[in-house]
Amino acid sequence: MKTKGKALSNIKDFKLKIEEYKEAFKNASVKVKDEKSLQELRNLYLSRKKGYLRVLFDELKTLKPTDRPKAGQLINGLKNYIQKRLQSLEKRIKVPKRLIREIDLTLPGRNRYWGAPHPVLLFQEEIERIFLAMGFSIEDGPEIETDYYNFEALNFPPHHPARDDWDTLYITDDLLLRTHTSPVQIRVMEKQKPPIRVINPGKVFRKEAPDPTHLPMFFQLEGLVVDKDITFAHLKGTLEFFLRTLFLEKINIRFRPAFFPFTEPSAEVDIECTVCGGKNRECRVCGGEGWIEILGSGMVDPQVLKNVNIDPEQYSGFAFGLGIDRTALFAYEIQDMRYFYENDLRFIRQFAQK
Ligand code: 2NL
Repeated sequence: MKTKGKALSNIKDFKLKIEEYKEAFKNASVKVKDEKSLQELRNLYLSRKKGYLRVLFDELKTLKPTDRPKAGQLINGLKNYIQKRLQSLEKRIKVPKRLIREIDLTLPGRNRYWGAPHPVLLFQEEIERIFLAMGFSIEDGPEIETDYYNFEALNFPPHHPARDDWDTLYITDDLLLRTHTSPVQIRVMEKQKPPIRVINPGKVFRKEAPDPTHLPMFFQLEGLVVDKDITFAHLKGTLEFFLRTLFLEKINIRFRPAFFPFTEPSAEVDIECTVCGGKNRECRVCGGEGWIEILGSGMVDPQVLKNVNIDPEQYSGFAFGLGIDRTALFAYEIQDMRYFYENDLRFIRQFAQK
């Protein structure tokens, strides 16, 4: 009579119950903060004697025998879920004993090695600020160029001896590491009609053996102005203003005739030696010359304008180029250009503004 009178549980209610247990476990597991509360939660659900899962397994008896396998599966599903969750909580909470032993809080802290802005980049930015203030914009382009952009568009005929001074590393017969940033200016003129006022800083490559004043990779900055009625006076005024601003003093400047395939007429620009002022015959910076060559410049050759479909009858322009590294040597009075690329932080840090 006793067992007959007892109503059997229904599988649907049992399923709901399992869901409730799962929810309750989830809520409780969020609050676990340490090993003690983790152990308490584990006991509450998994303890062999009085854990909730034990109770649920015991309740299987109250179900119809045909419902029992399904209900058993549900409990096992919950059990797996709880075990997995407890395991991941444990991983998060437990500090490995080994680690505790390895941390010696009495040791002095380790020195952190901070980097510093590279002097060549700092100097490049100084130059950029001067030209930005004059209304120039900055353009960049590829470091791997085609023969056309690096040479032909700039009026270097194929196999012409003028190419010897700009020898470089070839990737294929037609692809090479650019020897100047002028290809960027060619690309600008192809895209943009005058008025043009741009500067192009960037890495360039030449076939050079490294020595105190030469590197096979260096930073160049070129500038280009194209508009109606641009004359040599604009070139002179712009470059004088630039050099006087950069060297922060009333330095003397001279223009000497020169030759570049892409400008006509061309001029090299010197400043009076910042170290000896021309008074020391054995000066290490100017070699006793009294003058330091800083810039190459000239009026853009009409053929170069034609190459980019700008009519030289209507427009004229001037261009210039300088080695950023080389000029930084004089500005910072550094003896050897190779210091820039030795990655010695003691050297690099000297130029950081504090
Ligand atoms: C130097 C000389 C120079 C230019 C670069 C240039 C660019 C175009 C057309 C004409 Cl697209 N000229 N650039 C002109 C004269 C000199 O650089 O000594 N660089 C380190």
